[in-house]
Amino acid sequence: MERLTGKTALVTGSSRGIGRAVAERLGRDGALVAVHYSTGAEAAEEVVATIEKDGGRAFAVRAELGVPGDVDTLFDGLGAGLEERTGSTSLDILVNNAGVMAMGQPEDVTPEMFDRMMAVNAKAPFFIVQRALTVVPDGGRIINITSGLTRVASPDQVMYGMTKGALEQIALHFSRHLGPRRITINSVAPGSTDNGGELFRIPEVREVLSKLSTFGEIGEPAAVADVVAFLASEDARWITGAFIDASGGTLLG
Ligand code: NAP
Ligand code: 2V4
Repeated sequence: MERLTGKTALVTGSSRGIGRAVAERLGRDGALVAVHYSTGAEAAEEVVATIEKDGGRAFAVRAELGVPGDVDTLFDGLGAGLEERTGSTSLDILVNNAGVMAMGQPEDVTPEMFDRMMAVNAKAPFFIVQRALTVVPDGGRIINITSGLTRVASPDQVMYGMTKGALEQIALHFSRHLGPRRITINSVAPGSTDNGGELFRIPEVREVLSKLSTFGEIGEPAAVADVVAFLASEDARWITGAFIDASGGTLLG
């Protein structure tokens, strides 16, 4: 029996990139996975099909995050999908992965850009956790995907780093709140990770980014997913409120 058999999981932003790898890994571990997406309906259905092909169970849920009513939309879809398949809305594992990234001169950041990024990367996860706590049972798992950029200086990503710094506060403070329920909550911080985007097809960019890790390679989503799968498992029951560096040694200095 796989280690997550009988468990349910929601992975936000799992139509592509790191979220996709996490959804596929949790699916292989036996969880019923809700594959959340915003614009990538076809991509999300592909992820569902991949999980099913590997013998797992999954369904897609659409919700744009960072807009009014986002959490209601997400949990309406999640609840309906879970109820249909399990007869309950119980959610064992929540992975807050969906996020937006941007690079640019600090001088060019506008209040609108700032509000939007904060809304998707920090505000939405807070209210997702708040709502999830009505359906996560004792012993549940919450994992937030942050970034090594809360630990290394990158002036072009100051706004992004601020949103991830805010996100990291969720695990710290909620870990005390949730201890009595044996729910663990942790932050996982990848370094530069090849999410399949345009940037990672440019050889010069690849050369620079690969030198950041002590292993001399750009991160792969599957390597981050393996760390998330560990935190989601029973083996990680004694880890909570932690910041887990999953950057391949990018933060060593
Ligand atoms: P990605 O490939 O750009 O995928 C982003 C995912 O988030 C997609 O599934 C997208 O859904 C969803 N999403 C984005 N904005 C959304 C919104 N407003 N509402 C709902 N869903 C939204 O991302 P990634 O590179 O895998 O990154 C995943 C997470 O890891 C992010 O939190 C990112 O900050 C973090 N991270 C990434 C790196 C990196 O180098 N890639 C490094 C450290 C940390 P649709 O496509 O369906 O719209
Ligand atoms: O440089 C990163 C980095 C990056 C990028 O590679 C560009 C991308 C994919 O557009 C957005 C991005 C998000 C990140 O969270 C990081 C990151 O965490 C990182 C980078 C370089 C050095 C250390 C890091 O932790």
